[in-house]
Amino acid sequence: MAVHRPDYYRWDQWIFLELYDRGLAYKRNSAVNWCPQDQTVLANEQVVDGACERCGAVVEKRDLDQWFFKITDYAQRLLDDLDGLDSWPDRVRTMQRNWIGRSEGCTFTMQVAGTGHSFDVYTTRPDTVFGMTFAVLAPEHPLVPELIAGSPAEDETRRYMAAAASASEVERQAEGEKSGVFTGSYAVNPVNGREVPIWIADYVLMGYGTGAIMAVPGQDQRDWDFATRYAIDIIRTVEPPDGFDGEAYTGPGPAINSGFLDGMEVDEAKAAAIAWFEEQGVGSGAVNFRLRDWLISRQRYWGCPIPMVTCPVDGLVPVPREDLPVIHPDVEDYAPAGRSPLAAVESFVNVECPRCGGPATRETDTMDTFVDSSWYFLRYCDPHNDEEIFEREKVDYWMPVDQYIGGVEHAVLHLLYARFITKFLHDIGLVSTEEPFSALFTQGMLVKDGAKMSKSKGNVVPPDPYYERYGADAIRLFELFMGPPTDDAIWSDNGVEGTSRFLDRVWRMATRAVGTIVDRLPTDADGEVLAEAHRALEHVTADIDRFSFNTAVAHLMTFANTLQAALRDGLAEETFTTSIRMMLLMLSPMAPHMSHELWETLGFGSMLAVEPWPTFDRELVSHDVVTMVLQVNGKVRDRVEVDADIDDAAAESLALASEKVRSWIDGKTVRKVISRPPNIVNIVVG
Ligand code: ANZ
Repeated sequence: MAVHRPDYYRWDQWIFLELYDRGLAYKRNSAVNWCPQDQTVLANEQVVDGACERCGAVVEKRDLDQWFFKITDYAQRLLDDLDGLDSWPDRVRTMQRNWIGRSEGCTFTMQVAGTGHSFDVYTTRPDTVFGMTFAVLAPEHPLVPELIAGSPAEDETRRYMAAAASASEVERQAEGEKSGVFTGSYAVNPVNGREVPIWIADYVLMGYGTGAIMAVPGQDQRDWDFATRYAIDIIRTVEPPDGFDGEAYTGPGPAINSGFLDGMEVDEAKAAAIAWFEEQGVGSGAVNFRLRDWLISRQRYWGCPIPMVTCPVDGLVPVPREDLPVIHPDVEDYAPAGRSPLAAVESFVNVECPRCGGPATRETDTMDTFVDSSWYFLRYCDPHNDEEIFEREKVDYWMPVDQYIGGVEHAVLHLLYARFITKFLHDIGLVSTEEPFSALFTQGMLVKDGAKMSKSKGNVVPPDPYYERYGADAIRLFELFMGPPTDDAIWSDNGVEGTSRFLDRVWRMATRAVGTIVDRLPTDADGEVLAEAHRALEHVTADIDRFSFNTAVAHLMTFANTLQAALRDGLAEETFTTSIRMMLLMLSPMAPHMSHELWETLGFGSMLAVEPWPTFDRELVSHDVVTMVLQVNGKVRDRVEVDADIDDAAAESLALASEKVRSWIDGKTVRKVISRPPNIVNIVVG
């Protein structure tokens, strides 16, 4: 299906306006992540270890007016509903949980001594409040200018604030030495009236909690580092175990030096402290999320224009629905320029205000492309609808997606945004489901020379020489065989040889270039070969269903061995034909070219692709099943059900394919495999 830009623009913009009408799309000035390479802002999710997720450039901070979607309104639901996604990998659910980052604690107010000022702090450890020996404000905290005005520290503080503003969050929160400046003011600890110095330090971020903290060096390592650097008192408020000689102690234990909390365990003391704050009217229990609103403005030419107009009289005015889509004009120069290239196109920028008809200007930023990808699957259910985004009956018929496949790198990007937009569209009555993807499969990445294969790293292996030398089937089969597709796989240049040899073997057998085929009635030995064919089919069917392609290939290889051995002794024509037929059917999704070619030349039919998948004969496959133990260096790591007559090679490949076993051997060298089928396989690694 061709994607018509105006079509998806129209509905992207429509969703934007639906969000805007409900206060869920808004524009604000804030310190945002700036990619100097692409000359555009990025959402927090697009910053990985301080660098741009797309191009790897180190991200800077800039103060800009930008558009956000209020995904934080959905934080709790996005978190809660992860529990129901039990066909998603745990890893992805954990990544989303951590990204949403719910934390329970409390907020309380502190007075600035001798002034009318006060500020709120957020803490997850209210039980440690008696151990507060200083307080810290983020450099961007709105109280800072007032506190330092006229103080001897004013100049130094301003320099410090400027430096903090250009540092990234990652730099600011890095372990190690912390820096700060003393404001000259003191805050009053509400529990004991003690006055503690107020510092400004960049390890406290304005975007989290209240942008201000009570610092408890006895229990928090960051505060400890800071206190030791600036010779600030340290008071322990949780008794560390005997012999503890570390720095901040974050473990369990009874409260000490803590007035009415003394003797209580951490949880009890937390509750008691919160109750006290509430009684005194200075604070209350609070929940915080790490999740930030989704910054959707981009300064790129390519992208869907944000359908808003700014009027000197009416302020921000949405483009009327009937005027959608807003399409960007063709431009000569769409190179990144620090602002949207559309801003230079006067005919685009200057418009009439949709409300008062006076002169107004268009928004020239475009939307993050993740906006499109967070609802396209809904539109696929009704792609030609000109009247509305999609018909409810149609989306309800198809949605949710039964099986979604994608890379784990989207865990907190696409997969989070798509969940949010689906929930929003559910809330405004457009779709019944609240979750877009029932089951998720995340494939691993190919790794070469220690780095993930990618265009930007320049370490991609071009497949062309392999097509020339081994053919597309061999390389495809090798990729399936490399390991469980959920795991990263290390590329090896000569791995294709193995699967190529396997295909050659199948070719030689199928074309009768090897073995003896006799014109006789099937014997017991023939019956056994047939049973093996059905057993292979049973395994391959189950393996394909659960995306275990590497074991599917292993079972085909085992069956090829059986067939080859039987052909050496002579096989009845009928058994041979049935076996090859089944082999080709099983091989067809994995090595389609060769199997189609053989299918046709052997006269089985003209199109293998339209043949139904075969069903195995339960009677034939019935066999004794035993439990085989898989060990790594003599320790039991997994157990698998196997046929009682499994051979060495099959036992070994099953052992090497076990996910549990792999987690013990990955990155190590396999020195020896001791195979004692059907009871035990022991893998020796060093
Ligand atoms: C005092 C304290 C004592 C803290 C202690 C921790 C341990 P999570 O769990 O991530 O929510 N904090 C609060 N706001 C902050 C900000 N804007 N920038 C940097 N740090 C901030 O972390 C909450 C804890 O991180 C809070 O609890 C606060 O330090 C700090 F033994 O308060 B705590």
